Amino acid sequence: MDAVLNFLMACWEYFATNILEQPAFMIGFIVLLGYLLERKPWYECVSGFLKATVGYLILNVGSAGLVNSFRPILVGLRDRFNLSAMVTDPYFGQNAVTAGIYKTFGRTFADTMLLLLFAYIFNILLVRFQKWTKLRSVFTTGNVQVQQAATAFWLFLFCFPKMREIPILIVMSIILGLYWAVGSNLTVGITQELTDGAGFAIAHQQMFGIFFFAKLAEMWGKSNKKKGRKSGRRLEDIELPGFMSMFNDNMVSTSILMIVFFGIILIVLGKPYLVHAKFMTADQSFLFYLLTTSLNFAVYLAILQLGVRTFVAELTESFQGISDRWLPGSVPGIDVAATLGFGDASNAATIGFMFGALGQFVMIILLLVFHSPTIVIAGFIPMFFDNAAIAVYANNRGGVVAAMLFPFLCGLIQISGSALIATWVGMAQYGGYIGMFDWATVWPFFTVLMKYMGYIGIALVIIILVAIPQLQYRADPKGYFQVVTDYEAWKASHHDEAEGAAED
Ligand code: ASC
Repeated sequence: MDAVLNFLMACWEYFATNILEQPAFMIGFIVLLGYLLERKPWYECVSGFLKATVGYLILNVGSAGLVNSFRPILVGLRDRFNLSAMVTDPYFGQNAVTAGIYKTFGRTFADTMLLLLFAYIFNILLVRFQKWTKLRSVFTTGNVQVQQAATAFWLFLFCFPKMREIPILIVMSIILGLYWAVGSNLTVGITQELTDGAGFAIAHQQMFGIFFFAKLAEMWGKSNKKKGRKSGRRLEDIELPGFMSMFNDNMVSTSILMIVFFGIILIVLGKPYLVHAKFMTADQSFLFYLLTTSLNFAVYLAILQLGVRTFVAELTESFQGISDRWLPGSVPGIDVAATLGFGDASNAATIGFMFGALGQFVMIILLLVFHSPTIVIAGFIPMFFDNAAIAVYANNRGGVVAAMLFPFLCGLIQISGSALIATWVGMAQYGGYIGMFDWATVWPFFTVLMKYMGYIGIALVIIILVAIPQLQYRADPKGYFQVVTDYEAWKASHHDEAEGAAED
């Protein structure tokens, strides 16, 4: 018996580390499987696998390029001013769990892998039994699932330090699996509209945030339209006159905005620090270092978009094979970075990033002013990916002002929510917290319910999560599955919505 279990565990670990945690291969194999199920000739299956995997790897190059170039700069602020501060960043959060979980709860990081397995299976089952659950999306972004499993593990242990291993594992798997399914399901309709039926949903760390702000933007857009205001226009509909017309070009506007943004941060850090911390050498020109760094932002964004364009078409076509046979009416949930490759998204993304940063900095200053026990250093990943994506959806549904305002609000919330929860549950002292929107809002809310209400809290969290897709379904029983299974027909019958509230 033990031998069988060990063998199964070894298989799972192989799958988890080589495929699940490498979404490029996960997506590649999904495409391969889809094409096989559609009985395509073998050479088309192979091409599909390669294009999807290569496309996703290109997306990774873009997103890792952004993260690796800009994370150290922001973290530099901590060293430069000698702050003992917690960094809001999923990888810093993961490290904090690894560093503290044994000392705090007597558990090891490896335990979180089991949670990942059960929650993942539960997510698939929830979609399989869609007739009752009304859930339409399966998580495929394993890299963020690891971070979430680790953080959730900590939060649950904090709420139920005395619960035995098996019961707590069951509770955690149900709630985390539900969060994955319900969260990504929330993004199905709005993502179909954004991408004109590309056939995917978001499986990341701000799914509730995206839905919430997209709906707010929609209301905002509708009310602007009624009043005939121009502030409801989308970025892509605005033609700037005179010299401002240079901002009409994505690459130019991104570059200029980033020169200003990183220019300020790099000047604050100062050349002596940058040399000391080995960002640049003493004989290098500060001006050209600043230019190269800032322009690299536009470079990585362009790479990221190329990656999205490469794999999305394959994924759309092949997932049909899987949904026809096994998971009808469902879509894959993928990395939020994929939304940045659509239409005129990069201007919206850049603006969202800047306003999100502004919100984060304002809240950090407030923490300093009010002598918060936990000071936060803004991490790049929450600052960029959450706010860029929220701006892309907000621009699509509510126009340009929504794309500025909502990321700003999001920035305020990300920092205050993270500081509160990480201080309370004791993660702050290990230097990091995941920091993404849902983990600064939805999960702290769950944690409060469970900590203070015990089993009733668990029941409430489950009831809330189960109810959300039911309410979504009730709001539009006819269109709910059609938006996935036949987007064109859905669009024809929901013309107003598909056009977006932002249209003039
Ligand atoms: C995350 C995380 C990353 C990035 C990436 C964005 O939350 O862990 O590596 O965002 O998924 O493309």
